[in-house]
Amino acid sequence: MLPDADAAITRDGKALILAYDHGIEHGPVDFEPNPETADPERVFDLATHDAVTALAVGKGVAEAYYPSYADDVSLLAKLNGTSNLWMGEPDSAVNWSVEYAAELGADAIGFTLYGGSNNEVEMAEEFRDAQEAARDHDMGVVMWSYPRGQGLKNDTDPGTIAYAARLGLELGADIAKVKYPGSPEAIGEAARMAGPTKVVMSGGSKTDDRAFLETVAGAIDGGAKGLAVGRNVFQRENPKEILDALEAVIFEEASVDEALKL
Ligand code: FBP
Repeated sequence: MLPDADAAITRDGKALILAYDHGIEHGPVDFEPNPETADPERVFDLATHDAVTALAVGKGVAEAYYPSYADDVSLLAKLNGTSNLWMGEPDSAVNWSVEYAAELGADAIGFTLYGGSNNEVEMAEEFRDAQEAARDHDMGVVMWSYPRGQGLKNDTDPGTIAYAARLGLELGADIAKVKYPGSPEAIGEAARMAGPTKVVMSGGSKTDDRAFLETVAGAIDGGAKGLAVGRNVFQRENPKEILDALEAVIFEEASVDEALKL
């Protein structure tokens, strides 16, 4: 990692990344709870909220919508992604180049690494190329560090998540996005393993407001530097409300009770 390489996608050293690559990774089913979110413009509008430090999208969505939002949204170019229709060992196709992402105005790149997959070696080599090209363009690097594959029994085990976070540091990510390992202590250990690489918690499937905010607040207390979230924001009936609350908890040291009153 490079100090300050992620400055364009953080606020006071912390990140709230709005992830919207679900149309690739999960497909239309993720838009069903809030059907209007199938329209990327709705989510770009959400990304203009002060709480959001970057919006992660795939190439086609960035091409079509980012030019209208370039002044108000920091673009995190999610370079690789594979549909849920893929039934093989975990892998992710590199769908756009760092050069093209830079041309579109991206501030950072995002890249999934499935450590433990039979495709880990190839994915790590692809990450190397993307990470070094990102440095040439002064772009931050975010790794979706998701160990999974035939040999892995539990992808949220604290030891596995600490290893995932460490891979972020070892391979040169500025931010490592990891699944929540179940406790503030466990994500704290992951953050310790990642050293200067910031660890952010992945949002996961939608839960209720209090449960979600308490998990996020605990993760921040434990040592996480923020959140990268999709469904827990855009699947809500009122996504702006949860962004207000997340802003208070992540950037303003508010308690969950205070945040819920906003
Ligand atoms: P959520 O907050 O909705 O979990 O999104 C985070 C994310 O990493 C997305 O960027 C991605 O589309 C999705 O989760 C992938 O989830 P999984 O690989 O576990 O199905």
